Amino acid sequence: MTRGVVLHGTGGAWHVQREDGADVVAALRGRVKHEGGVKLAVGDEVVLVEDGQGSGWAITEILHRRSRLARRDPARTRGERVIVANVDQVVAVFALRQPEPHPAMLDRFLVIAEANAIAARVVVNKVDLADEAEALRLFGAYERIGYPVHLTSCRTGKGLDALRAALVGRTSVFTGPSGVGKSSLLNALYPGLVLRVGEISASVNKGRHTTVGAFLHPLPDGGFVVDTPGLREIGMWGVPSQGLDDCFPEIRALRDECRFADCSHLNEPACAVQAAVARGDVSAARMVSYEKLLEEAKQSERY
Ligand SMILES: Nc1nc2c(ncn2[C@@H]2O[C@H](COP(=O)(O)OP(=O)(O)OP(=O)(O)O)[C@@H](O)[C@H]2O)c(=O)[nH]1
Ligand SMILES: [Mg+2]
Ligand SMILES: [Zn+2]
Repeated sequence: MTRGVVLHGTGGAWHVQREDGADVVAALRGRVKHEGGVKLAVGDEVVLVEDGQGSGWAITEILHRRSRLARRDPARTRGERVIVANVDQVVAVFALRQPEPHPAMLDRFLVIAEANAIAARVVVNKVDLADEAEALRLFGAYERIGYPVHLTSCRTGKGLDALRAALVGRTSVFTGPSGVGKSSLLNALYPGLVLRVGEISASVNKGRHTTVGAFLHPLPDGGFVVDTPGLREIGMWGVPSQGLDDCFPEIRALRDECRFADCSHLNEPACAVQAAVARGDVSAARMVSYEKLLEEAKQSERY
């Protein structure tokens, strides 16, 4: 008997990294012990036993999940599909140039991370292509609300050591638009390791709402990088309109000071959030994202 981490799965064959580092293919045993009826997902920590016939391994137990990245059906309150279990952080990658950065898209990724109670950090890559002051102007606000921001360049090596340190021993979901340098970064961080992160989401999931299985890549110093279908659409992840304000840390910090308990922070009187926007303490651009995402979440709840 040993433990392992599920790396990926296809048609009932689960690839599991055993505690000793070896990869084995395992089948789910009929009566798997688990808490609360969870279904096995990529990222799950499991107990493995060698099959009776000596022909392979069987998963006999799913261990407690410390977190999960899940899609919920917005029309129902219960029922979710776990895409990856035991995720420690979302790493949202943008480029300072080529392509131009897109903070509104970053806000979407951060909301999905928050809705799943997963930490997030921001990487601004290709800082060799423009003035770093511009990166700080665009992304400094994120650091102030609590998301670590890494300025990196695969060309000059800037920021790579700090980013590598942030990935050690953790399970990190990399996300970001095509062409920002996700694959380049991972290859610069781990030379010799072939990581194709980003391609699955970009090619297979384009414009479709299909679910493509997630994939865990073990890292040489411990930890994993996860490939998932893109985290683009809020509606698709079932982020609820109720409590969307909790997914914005700067709104969450102020919402109890609003006059109305159900304040939407858009146009109510005595709204502490709008007052902070007026003072310049809360970013107006973030509020534009909030309003847009609120509308989208409401839309997807109508079906
Ligand atoms: N100047 C500069 N170019 C970079 C940097 N990092 C990556 N690039 C270039 O940007 C282009 C896209 O990089 P990729 O690593 O393929 O981007 P990606 O995010 O993996 O893209 P998808 O796989 O399509 O999602 C390549 O031509 C890289 O050489 C950087 O730090 N500076
Ligand atoms: Mg790529
Ligand atoms: Zn308010």
